[in-house]
Amino acid sequence: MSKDKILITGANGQLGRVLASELRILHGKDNVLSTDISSVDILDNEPYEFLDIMNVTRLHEIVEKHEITQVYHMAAILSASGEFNPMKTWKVNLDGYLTILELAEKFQLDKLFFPSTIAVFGTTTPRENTSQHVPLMPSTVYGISKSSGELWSNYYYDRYGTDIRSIRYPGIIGYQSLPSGGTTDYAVEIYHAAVKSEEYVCFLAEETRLPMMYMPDAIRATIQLMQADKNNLNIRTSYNLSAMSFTPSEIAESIRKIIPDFKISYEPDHRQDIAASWIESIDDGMARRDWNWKEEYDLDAMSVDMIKNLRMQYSVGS
Ligand code: AKB
Repeated sequence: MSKDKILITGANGQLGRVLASELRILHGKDNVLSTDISSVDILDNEPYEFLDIMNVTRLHEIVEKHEITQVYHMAAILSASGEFNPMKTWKVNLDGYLTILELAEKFQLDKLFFPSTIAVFGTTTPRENTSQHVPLMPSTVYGISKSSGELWSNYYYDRYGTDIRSIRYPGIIGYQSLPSGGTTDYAVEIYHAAVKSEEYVCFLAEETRLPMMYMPDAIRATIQLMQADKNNLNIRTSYNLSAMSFTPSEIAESIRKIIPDFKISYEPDHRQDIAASWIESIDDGMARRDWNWKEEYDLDAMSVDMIKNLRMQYSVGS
């Protein structure tokens, strides 16, 4: 069995929940500790501790008590909700990450995973096929905190040799968990509405193109990067990662291939401005070269799998 003892922060979030299950399969149930600020353990009978990421003392206690060797630091406030309280978002996202970095150095952790995002890009970034090294001038506090986090990761790697690995996630779509507070959340909500035979009112405009990825690809990428040979990794800020890019009208079209009556209307809100400041597609050649990244799902393959699984969840026939 694995010698790694893994701590996941923000484990009740959209990615954290699915990641925790996958890591338990790989490393053994008792070697993966989920922590989150929500006091309910939503993963029954699995190791869980309540943790507010701002509580440094408690974080240190947990790492010592469980003899943690790796951290997946998933706790963060996302793009849209972050704008309602910028200072809190900065504290949770950046100060919280600095605490993890200090801890990684103090306890000489083997590896650390830091999730970054397409929100690091801004209006000064080329919007199509965006390459790895481009100007970053994010418009949200979430984006600012993540681009700063990327630089701190690189600094810790250069200065202390801390083995931090990171991905700039596009919008993630999965049936296992719901996102909350993000600008790309529409791409999950739309499938739930379609399967429940409801009309979906989209908060982004119909031609807003954003990079997206299906959950199994996102989890596979994360684990693949964490397992990659250290000597092959040339990016210590955060890797560009891509799978597909689509607009709300294109995802609706893909859903209609399976649910022909599906209806969508558009009422763009404040999240439209955030989406408009992001990029449309990504060049992830470095990830493909350094650790053999390749996605498995395109839009239609994702729609088939999402709808099949959500129909089972809602006990709805085809
Ligand atoms: C968000 O919409 O804020 C996130 C992200 C792209 O990082 N899903």
